[in-house]
Amino acid sequence: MSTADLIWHNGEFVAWEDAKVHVLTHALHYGTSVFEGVRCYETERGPAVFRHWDHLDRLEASAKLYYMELPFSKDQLREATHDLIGRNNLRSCYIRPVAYRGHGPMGLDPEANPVEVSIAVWEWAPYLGEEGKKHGVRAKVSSWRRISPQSLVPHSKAGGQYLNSVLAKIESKRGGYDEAILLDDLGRVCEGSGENIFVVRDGRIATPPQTASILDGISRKSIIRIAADLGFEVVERDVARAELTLADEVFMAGTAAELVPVREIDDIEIGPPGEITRQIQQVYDDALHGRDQRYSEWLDVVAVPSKA
Ligand code: PPE
Repeated sequence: MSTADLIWHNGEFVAWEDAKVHVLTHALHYGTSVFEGVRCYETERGPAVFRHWDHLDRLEASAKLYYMELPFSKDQLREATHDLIGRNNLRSCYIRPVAYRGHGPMGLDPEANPVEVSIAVWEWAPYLGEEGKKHGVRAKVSSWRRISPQSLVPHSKAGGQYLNSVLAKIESKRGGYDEAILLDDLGRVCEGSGENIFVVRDGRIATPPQTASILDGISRKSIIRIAADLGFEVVERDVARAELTLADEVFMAGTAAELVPVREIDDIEIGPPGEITRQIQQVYDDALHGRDQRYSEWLDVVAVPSKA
């Protein structure tokens, strides 16, 4: 990851090194934050934010689920993001808006703590590496179960909830794998530590439904549409653990990771990236970079990059 010059912090542009919070920030102690991971790609029409409105909608939804009201409108956040990309002179970048309960009373009742919002941007290579995107990654089913809707809110992209992903990620890395796959309490497949998952068998694609304990991924939605446009049948249904290793192809997708083939799960070979994965990956990459007109409405072109 590389740094940028400026960060947007509660309505103001501040230098990267000055974007600080108080040590008694509520979110630092209790995980009371919600965030987004968004990407901006260089396209022929200029830098363009992929599915910007969908990410802003999800940020607002994540906040609502934790009783937080964002002090900025989605229009304001969108404009701030465009401005930030322009002022940092970036052509492509990762975008991390975060809204959090700030410094105020300590204790578990957060309602008197202000909701603060920051947006950071930086250049970030695909999370599991270009190599991973090309040749596939090795994954392991985690001993940690994905957070349950009985205790938390899988649909919210909330900071504290990511302790679940962090445990799974550390376990998989220390075990020598690239990524973890989490099951739910009943052993059904949910998702990766930061990506949704798809299995392909006999030409049909399955992915856990939105009602499973998954994050309702925006890459996931895009891939479902692209796969359908390519003529593949995509079914949103429960997926059993054994289906992972019996699949012809498995791939994961998320904003940071993009579309990543999985070549091995639990030390069982699935194989090099398959034909269906390849086809979808190609069209998805074209959509991200504005090379496929069918998906041009997904791109929010950054109007006038300026340093003003
Ligand atoms: N599940 C989880 C748990 C998740 O964190 C992500 C995104 C997804 C699915 C895919 O969602 P979407 O990006 O809308 O397609 N994870 C973000 C944070 C990753 C990180 O390392 O930080 C991301 O990809 O930006």
